[in-house]
Amino acid sequence: PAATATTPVRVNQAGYLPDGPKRATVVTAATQPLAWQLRKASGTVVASGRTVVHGTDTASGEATHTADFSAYQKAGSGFVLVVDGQNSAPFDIRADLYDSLRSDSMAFFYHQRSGTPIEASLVGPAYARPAAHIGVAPNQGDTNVPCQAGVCDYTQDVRGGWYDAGDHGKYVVNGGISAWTLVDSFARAKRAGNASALGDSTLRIPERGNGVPDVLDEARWELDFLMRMQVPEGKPYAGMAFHKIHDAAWTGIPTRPELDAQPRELHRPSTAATLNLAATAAQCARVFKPYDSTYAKRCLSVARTAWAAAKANPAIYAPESDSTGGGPYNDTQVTDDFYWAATELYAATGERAYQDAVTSSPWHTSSGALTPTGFNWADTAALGRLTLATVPNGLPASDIRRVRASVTAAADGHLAMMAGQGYAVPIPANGYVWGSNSQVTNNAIVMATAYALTGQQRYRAGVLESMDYLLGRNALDLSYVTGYGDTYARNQHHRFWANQYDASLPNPPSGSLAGGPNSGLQDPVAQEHLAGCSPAACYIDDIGSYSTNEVTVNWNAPLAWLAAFAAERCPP
Ligand code: 9MR
Repeated sequence: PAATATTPVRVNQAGYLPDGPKRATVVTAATQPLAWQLRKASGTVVASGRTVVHGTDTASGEATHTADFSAYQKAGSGFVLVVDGQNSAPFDIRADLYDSLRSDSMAFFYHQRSGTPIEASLVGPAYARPAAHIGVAPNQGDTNVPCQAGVCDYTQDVRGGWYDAGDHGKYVVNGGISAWTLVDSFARAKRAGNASALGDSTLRIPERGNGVPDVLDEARWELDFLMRMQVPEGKPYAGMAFHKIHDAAWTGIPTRPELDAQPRELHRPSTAATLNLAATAAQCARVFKPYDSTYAKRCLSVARTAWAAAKANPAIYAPESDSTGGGPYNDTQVTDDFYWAATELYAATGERAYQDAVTSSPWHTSSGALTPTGFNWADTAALGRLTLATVPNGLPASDIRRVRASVTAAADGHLAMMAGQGYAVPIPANGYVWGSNSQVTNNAIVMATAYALTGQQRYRAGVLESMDYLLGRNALDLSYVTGYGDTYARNQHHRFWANQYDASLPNPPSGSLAGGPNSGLQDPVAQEHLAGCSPAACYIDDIGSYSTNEVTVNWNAPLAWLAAFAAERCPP
């Protein structure tokens, strides 16, 4: 069924922070301001005011007003905003609003783990499943995987890691950015003095209680896999990373991972995957050092080898045509990945050669590194900028100032974009691509980084309003995060969380982010139901719509990053 809007008064349905911005979007053709009332569950009016007329919102095609009730700062639950006789969905105002999303969005990664049983004691019986892709019939396993024809004449143990999304593929380029984002989430919180919220025993994962921060344990599950994807010494393309490993043919929905009977195959190494490995392994070396110095050393050695291999093979591209049984994750622009890897190797080692690779890259000064549409698995230069802006390094002070200014300028651009829109979304009307919600989250990360650099509240407000968009203040009056809000996405495209097709299987667990509106309508369900949609409304909560409603690790990772940020109590 097509998602239908339930009320013209659109709010963050999960709620608002007492000290944060509180704005709603009202869809109305009225040309004059309208009266709004904030009411408690009892019906008592606690605040009132008048809307501001916005006019037509390009992305949704709707005529909108904005109601701003930020001045009301008292906690409570069951509030509704009433405009023109219409009630919003009910919502809370409370300081601990993002605490549960912080752990739920991080728990997504344990659910997505490959090669290990998902324990009922940690996730509950509905989400438990046996280990998969470790060579137990009928599953072909990832312990001894051959290459696609002509790619290699040996097998490799590439067990573990996370499934990338609703399918059972494991891909280095989106796995890399996801692991980086989780590790960066921890590093950011640590710089802010708030690492304990992501520390040991904060997540329901098997490693809790091992003395290592749980977010790092979770990232390590993927890092170990990424390192297993490196071509061994003595083989052709030694030091590079295989681009991906997945099934020989696409499986259907539902398919429990342990029942996947398709042969698994390694696909040709690529320069992009190799540089992703170099970047994430170098970041691992820097961030894991205080917790496991042996592991950190191993990460650094892998990163150096990968960097050298990418330099020796700078133009091996993953083709778009390689999309049977798994996604292509094609990318023919890898100079940005060179930049990102160089920044991480430089931040980890301080060595001159890596510094030169940073400063000689066109991405070091290009305005294309931080764009209105945001970064993603294919466009990674922004990650390098964020690292150089936040991690102490030996670049000249003037250069660091310039890098930081590029981050705050990009954040100001996002704020300006939001101000011009009916729903305050930090992407332009032409930015509703496959996974648009992650372009929103990644631009919000840029604003959060600007907040960390400057302490200016407007950036934090931009982050929180981006969360408002994801959690219901949008053209569909729907939260894109399972379990959060009055009406939320619950049929995301997934082979195991496939309750829509098989009642014995669960819906996605709480804290799973849908890809979001995609004006490209790149799947049959979207094509059937969404023809003619305005960009911001090109979304359907149907398990078949993989181009608008899938989940991925590279979309949930920035959600988790932001939830951890938003959950921090702002210093008074
Ligand atoms: O997230 C990817 C998006 O940027 C691409 O446009 C799209 C088409 O190539 O693929 C997306 O990634 C999918 C991958 O190819 C296969 N597993 C599911 C991923 C999310 O839909």
